[in-house]
Amino acid sequence: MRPALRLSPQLAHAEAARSGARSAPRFFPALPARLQSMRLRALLFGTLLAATLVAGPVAARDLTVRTEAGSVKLTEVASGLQNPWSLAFLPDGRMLVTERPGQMRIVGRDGSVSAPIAGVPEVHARGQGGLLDVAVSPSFADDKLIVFSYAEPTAGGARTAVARARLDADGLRLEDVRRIFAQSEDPSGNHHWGSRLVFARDGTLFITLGDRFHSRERAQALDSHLGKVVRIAMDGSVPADNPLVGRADARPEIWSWGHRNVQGAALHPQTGELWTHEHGPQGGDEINRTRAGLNYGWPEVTYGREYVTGRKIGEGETRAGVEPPVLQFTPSIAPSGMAFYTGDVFPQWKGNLFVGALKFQLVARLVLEGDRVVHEERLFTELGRRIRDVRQGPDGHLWLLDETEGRILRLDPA
Ligand SMILES: [Ca+2]
Repeated sequence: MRPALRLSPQLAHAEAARSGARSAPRFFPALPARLQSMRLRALLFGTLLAATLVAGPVAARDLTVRTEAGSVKLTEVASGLQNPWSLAFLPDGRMLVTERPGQMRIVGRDGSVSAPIAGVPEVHARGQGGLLDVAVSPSFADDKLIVFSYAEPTAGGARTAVARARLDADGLRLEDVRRIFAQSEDPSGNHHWGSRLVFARDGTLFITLGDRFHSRERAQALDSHLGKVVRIAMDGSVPADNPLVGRADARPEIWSWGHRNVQGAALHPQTGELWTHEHGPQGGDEINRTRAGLNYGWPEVTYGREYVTGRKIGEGETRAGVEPPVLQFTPSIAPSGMAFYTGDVFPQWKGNLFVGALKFQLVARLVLEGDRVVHEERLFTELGRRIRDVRQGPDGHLWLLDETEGRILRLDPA
């Protein structure tokens, strides 16, 4: 294997700015976050900053925006979170939320934020790493099982790992914590961990795994977990029908390969297929139907270009045997979080795919016809905040994680 490339400070900065952990808003950098937020809204609504301050923070925390489906209100349900990364609904409507520095909390239906849940393993909270995704088992009502992903510290560096645990929601404890997956390599560097978790309809678990940035050529190596989507059972075993099972040269957990950094994944509500999106480098963010045994190209086939130099990467934008994306974004929006909308609260949005964006600070609403995207609307650019996660709640509302300000937002018809 070639030695891993070291990331220059300039490149590291470019990458961190795109998809990383920055929590400060870009606007008015001399002001504290809350004042920045108020000032932005003051500008948006054509009111004075002083008037907003007098009006008090509560009213100013909500925002009504126009969309093609009419006016929509963004309601702040909870705040005070530190780099929130993932939101998962419990059957009773409460939410599990992860904070990248290493805390998991429960947020009540009234927005109350709990103390940290005990029992979360130590995480490597550096760069884009830390405590990442969380998902609730389809059989949670019976077994109280959850799964979560994190950057696991190792002697040599860190790697993406996934654990399962039983949640004592009232005791705020994780019990019987068992690691069920760890990436095959633990390269240095703090970028591109993946790692969304999605349960397939058969109860197996999809895990998306980044290329760890310095090791991108390993995304094409079938003896490596870098740059892959894998599929395992809840006990960590390999399902017998995984596509590479029985091949001596391949890791049997692999479902698909040639991925760069997948931070959004969801099951298509009709077909049950896994859809994902991934960060391109400079250009070439992708949305993919992520099917068994297929190569998604990175870093040999991509629409993206190198940071700083702008040089082409790999051999081109398409190649026989490489699955093309459903949609690619150039320039990159830096996608994170993804949900198909199936609720009744916004009937015009039924069947649409929603994708959060960090760098472009928006939510992309994608209208699908079969596997094709036939229309895109860019929502909530007025908000100007990094959207880390997009989820549909059991109440049929869409919910957002505002990473910049550490808030949970609910979308309501206005
Ligand atoms: Ca691709």
